[in-house]
This record gives sequence, C-alpha cells and structure tokens, in this order.
Amino acid sequence: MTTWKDFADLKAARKLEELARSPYNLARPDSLPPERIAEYKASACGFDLLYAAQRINDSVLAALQELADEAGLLEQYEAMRRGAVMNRIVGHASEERQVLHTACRDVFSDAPLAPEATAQAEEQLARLKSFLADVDSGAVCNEQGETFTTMLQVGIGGSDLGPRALYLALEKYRLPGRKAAFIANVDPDDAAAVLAGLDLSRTLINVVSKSGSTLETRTNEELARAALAEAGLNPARHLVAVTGAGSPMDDPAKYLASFHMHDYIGGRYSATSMVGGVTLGFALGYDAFIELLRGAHEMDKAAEEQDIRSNLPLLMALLGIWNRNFLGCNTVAVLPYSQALLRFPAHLQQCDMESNGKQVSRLGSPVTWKTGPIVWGEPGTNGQHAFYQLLHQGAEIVPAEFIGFRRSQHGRDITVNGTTSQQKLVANMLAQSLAMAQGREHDNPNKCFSGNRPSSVLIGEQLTPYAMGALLALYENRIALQGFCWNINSFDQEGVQLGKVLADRLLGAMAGVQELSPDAPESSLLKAAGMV
Ligand code: G6Q
Repeated sequence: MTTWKDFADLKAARKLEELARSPYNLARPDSLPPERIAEYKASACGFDLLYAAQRINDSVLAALQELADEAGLLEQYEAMRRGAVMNRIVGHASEERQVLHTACRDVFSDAPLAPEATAQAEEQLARLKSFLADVDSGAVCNEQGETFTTMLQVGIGGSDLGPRALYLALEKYRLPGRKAAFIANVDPDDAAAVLAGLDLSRTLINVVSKSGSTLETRTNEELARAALAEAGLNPARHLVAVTGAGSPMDDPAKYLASFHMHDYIGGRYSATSMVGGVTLGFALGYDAFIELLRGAHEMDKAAEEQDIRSNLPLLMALLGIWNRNFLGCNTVAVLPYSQALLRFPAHLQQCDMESNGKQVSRLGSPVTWKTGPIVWGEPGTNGQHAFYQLLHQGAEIVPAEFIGFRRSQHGRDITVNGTTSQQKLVANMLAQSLAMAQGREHDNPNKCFSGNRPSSVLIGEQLTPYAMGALLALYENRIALQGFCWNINSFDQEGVQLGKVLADRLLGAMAGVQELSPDAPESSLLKAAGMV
C-alpha cells in the first residue's frame, strides 16, 4: 500500500502554493467564454459538474492531478475498498478498523473487492427482502391482523441523518399507504410531537444503533415501548432493530426482526447498509433501495478513474482542497435547488465535519495544514431570500456547491410568464453561480458586487433513487479522498467523546449517584442553570 504522506511534504502542494499567488480571476469581463464552460465540465452517473466558475486554469488542474498522484489518493481509495485498516493512527491507540461501506453496494460486481463484507451485505439484503415480503403479504402484522403503514426510525447521528435525508429526498417514490417518521433527539417534545402524529397500532418502530448503547436512542426506545404499552399494544409485534453484532441491543428475543451492521461500517457512512435499508425499503420498497445502491455503486466505480477531469468525486475533492488550502476559504455552502434535498446538507455536514474535522495526522502528529472546512447549506431559492447576501457581498469568501435537476420529481408544474417553476428553479441556480463569479461594478459601493467568488454546479436529470445513491456516494467518496490527501483519519470521531463524558457526570449528579464537589464547575453550572 502507498505510504501515507503528510500534506505539507507533497511537492505538488508547493507548486499549487505558487499558482495560488495569481489564481484565475472570475470577475474579469471575459472570464467565462463558451470554450471554458464547455471544457470545464465532467460527467458521471447522469450528473454533470460544471466547474468553469472555480478559480482554476489548466495549470492548476495539472498540479491538482500531480497532488492526487503523489499522495496516492486512488491507491488509498482502492485499499479502503479492499478492506485495508484505514481507520487508524500510527503509533497510538485507535479504532483500527476496516472501512467498508462501499462493500454494501459492491453487490452488483461479479468480483467484489471485499468479498467477505459484500457476502455479509448480501445476507442482510436477503433478510430484508424476506422481511419486507412478509410485511407486504401481511404475514408480519399487528395483533388485529392489520398491515403496517408506518415505520418510525429511532436513532441519532449516523443512525438518523443519512436515512432521514434520503427518505425526504425520495418521498415521492413512497409505496402507496406507506410512510416513515424519525425520532433522533432526546428532546421529549420531539418524540411527543412525532408520536402524536402516528397511529401506533399500524407502526413498526425501527431502533437503529450500531453500538446499541447510545443514550438518546436507548432512552427513546424506552419511550416508544412505553407509548406502545400505554396504547395497549404488544412491543414484541412492533419493534425492529438494526445494530452491531454482539451489541447490548443484539437480542433477537426483544425484537420482531433484527438486522446487523458490521463494525467496518462507520455510522456516518452507513446509509447504504441496513441502517438506511430497513426504513427506506419499508417506505419506498426493496427495489427502490436496490436502485439507490446501484447508483452508489456506479459512483464508487466512477471514482476509480485516474484522470481527475473524468473522476467526479476526485475532482470535487481536489477543487475543495484548492479552495481550502490554497485560496484560504474556511467554509463550503452546499445549496441544493431541490426542496427534497432539504436535509442533505445536514447529512453532509456530519459526514464531512465528523470525518475531516481533525488536527492530528494519521502519523500521529499535529497537522500544520488546514483540514476539513465548515460545511453548511439550505435549499435554494429559499436561501437566496436569506443568507445569500453574505455569499455575494460578505467579507468571507464562501465557495458554493449548487445541486440541481433538469426535471422535477412530480412532473406537475405551471407555466407563468413563459417558464415553468422547474425552469425558474434551475435558472436561479445558474444565475447565482454567475453572479458570484462575475459580480457587478457600481458607483455606489453598497451596490457593488466584487465577484470572483468560486462555485460549481452539479446538475442531474431527475432526483430518482438511482440519482440519490450516486449523489450520496459522490460526496462520501469526495470526503474520504480529501481525508487521504490531508493524511488524517476520516473514520473515527474522538472529538465527540468529551461532551458525552461530562454529560454523564452532570446526569449522575442530577440522579444523585455522582458525588460532585460544590466548587466543581459542573455543580455551579447546574445551579446557575436552575437545574438543581
Ligand atoms: C457517526 C458517528 C455517530 C453515530 C451516533 C449513533 O459516524 O459515529 O454519529 O452514528 O453516535 O451511534 P449508534 O449508531 O451507535 O447509536
């Protein structure tokens, strides 16, 4: 396997630093000629990436290619998919795990790269298929013999964000009479509001937790069990589990059906495992879930291409690195022009920031280069009436990633003033990219747009299960490839531990089982917050 190299030691990084002294100026009047727009376009799995509005030229692209080659990004990507232990920090205690979420969708290959993991994924898919067939036929039903209409997924973080974002994106493809709902937070008001909207007698509750010990999820499981009991329903007929083998939740006797996720699948990369599969399969149908996996698999394959101009995930990874490390941008806005992608930025926020928000290299030393940016976003055009002011005239340069589709999902539209709503949506997206790039001069400084603000447009035909799978894998792979380049471990999340430990101490004090000195900040905080 390629030796892991520190970002600061890459020769191509020196070249890029040099090129970053005079990056392409998008605000020049002739900055976006037709040849540039046609040439700076890459395609995969039905998506086109238009990247002429990035501050790059052929020399920058050549140096980014050298960076990718020198850091061995594709070798590392292949090693990951073949089951190398990528989740580790050399010389320090770390998770020491394989990273094999891609194996969940390698089920379409004749020769899967990680055959054992893919065989396990196939086994889980077969279980899911047969469970869903029983739900469809009514063999799995409530005590009155009625079929189930709703699946409530109870899980948090990686066990919620991806599945929820994908469900919302694909709600249009719901099976007749089926829907999904979600509870993640330990906020009792959220659970109360969600439960109030459900007919529990026709609801399957899918408790999803890889560790089987997450405070929020186990608390909400108890809350759901209590709600079932209160409604006179037998939890044994309503509860389904997805968990890690051997976890405290891995107890088939307590659930109507149990599915496994394996330790080589990280929470935030688990949407294509049973973590997403059970709820998506219930609500959209097994075939739709398979289509989603197919899209993801084909994007995984597209990421094997050596030439960065033909490899969408790698190109997006490198453009992000150019903006972050060489042009000094601290954040990235992901702006879908599709309301169905409402929660996709939130999912990416976790996937990216939990993966690449790191300051120690895989060789165990503090990094001397910037790593993951702050990722955020909301659908357009709503965002245009909100925070785009800062994107166009703020003191911070925020590279934008626009995502849109040529056709709507429902195909129900209206023509007003000669254009459909879908045309208005896409026109607005393209206009925003142009406005950020070219800006506008004006005598009044307050009406002046400096321009020269980079963005890309990712456009697909229509948001289908296949397209959603491809989009998900595009970003998952982009994030992993960036982590390889920064030489950080994108697959652990030590940074979330301290808060959990301190919350446990506070809860221990509130429950009267943890002795805290009255002078400890925990005691004073509890008092000041009026909680004791
Ligand atoms: C994701 C993280 C984290 C995790 C949740 C839920 O990569 O590990 O968001 O998914 O903490 O964990 P469980 O699935 O174990 O409940």
